[in-house]
Amino acid sequence: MPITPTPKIWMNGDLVDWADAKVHVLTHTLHYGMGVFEGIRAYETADGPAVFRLTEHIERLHRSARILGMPMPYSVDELITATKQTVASTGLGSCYVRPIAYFGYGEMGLNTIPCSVDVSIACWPWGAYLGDDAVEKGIRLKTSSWTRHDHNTMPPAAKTVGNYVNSSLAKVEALRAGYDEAVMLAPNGLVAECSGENLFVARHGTLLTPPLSAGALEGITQSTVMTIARDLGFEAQTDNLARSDLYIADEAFVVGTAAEVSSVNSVDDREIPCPGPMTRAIAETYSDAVRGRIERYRHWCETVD
Ligand code: PPE
Repeated sequence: MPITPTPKIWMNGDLVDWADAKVHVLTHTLHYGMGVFEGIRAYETADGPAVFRLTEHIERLHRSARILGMPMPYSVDELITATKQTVASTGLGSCYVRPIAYFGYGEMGLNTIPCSVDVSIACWPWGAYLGDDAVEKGIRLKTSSWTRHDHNTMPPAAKTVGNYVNSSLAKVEALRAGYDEAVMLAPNGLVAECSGENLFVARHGTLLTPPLSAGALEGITQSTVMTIARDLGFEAQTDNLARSDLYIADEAFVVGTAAEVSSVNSVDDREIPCPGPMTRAIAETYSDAVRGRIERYRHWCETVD
């Protein structure tokens, strides 16, 4: 999706002009993929722009860095302040926010110990990730021929730059085959997640989503949806899913910061009722929650001023 520039990008402590937010071609992470990033959304609320679950996202960024053994030069609090400053500088009510920490210019070779760590935060307007009608119409999933990383290959719990080679291979394969998104299976054959979302199915009135141990990212939307689902009176739990569990789901949907809550209408051409009643209720509640319209979830909306 094309990027629409905004005025400023935060780089290592300063807000610089969008056009000046550049890195050298010998930036370490560009060559070796050892970087960590986040995807966050800010939404317009009655109290002005608010970043949804900002603290949790920045904490996960720090956890991802710990997994890579990357020393983070800014604390969680500093990055929260920096993110709010960057969002405010755009003048936008809602936007997508992309913090990234990467090994910088000055060292080459696989040893990251001597490398400097640079951090930047960019924001831009980003619309519906899986199409405007992804709740009502639903998306078509295809099981990928690409296997998700196992924990001893590329740690799936860390949101690392390099992990997304696997995701992009799967996404492009699915799109070229005429589907909207790829289902990734772990090396043991169980369902992990999609290329950029966690996956939920409903069976016999219970919502199930694969756990971190199955190779899924510990999704913040996943956790939000579990809370919303239980508050709506639905049962929701993490559990292992086999590919066939997807085929016989009563409902299925994918969740992520970018994708929000999007219904699934088929997996490998097996149709799934869409949108199911649980999916619709959760999508509507999520949409209100991120915009600060539900009192009990208002603490998730971290205002920018
Ligand atoms: N799994 C993967 C592999 C993933 O990339 C995401 C987010 C999720 C699960 C859901 O995580 P969370 O956002 O915390 O609920 N994917 C981000 C990147 C998308 C992109 O194209 O870039 C996102 O949704 O922002």
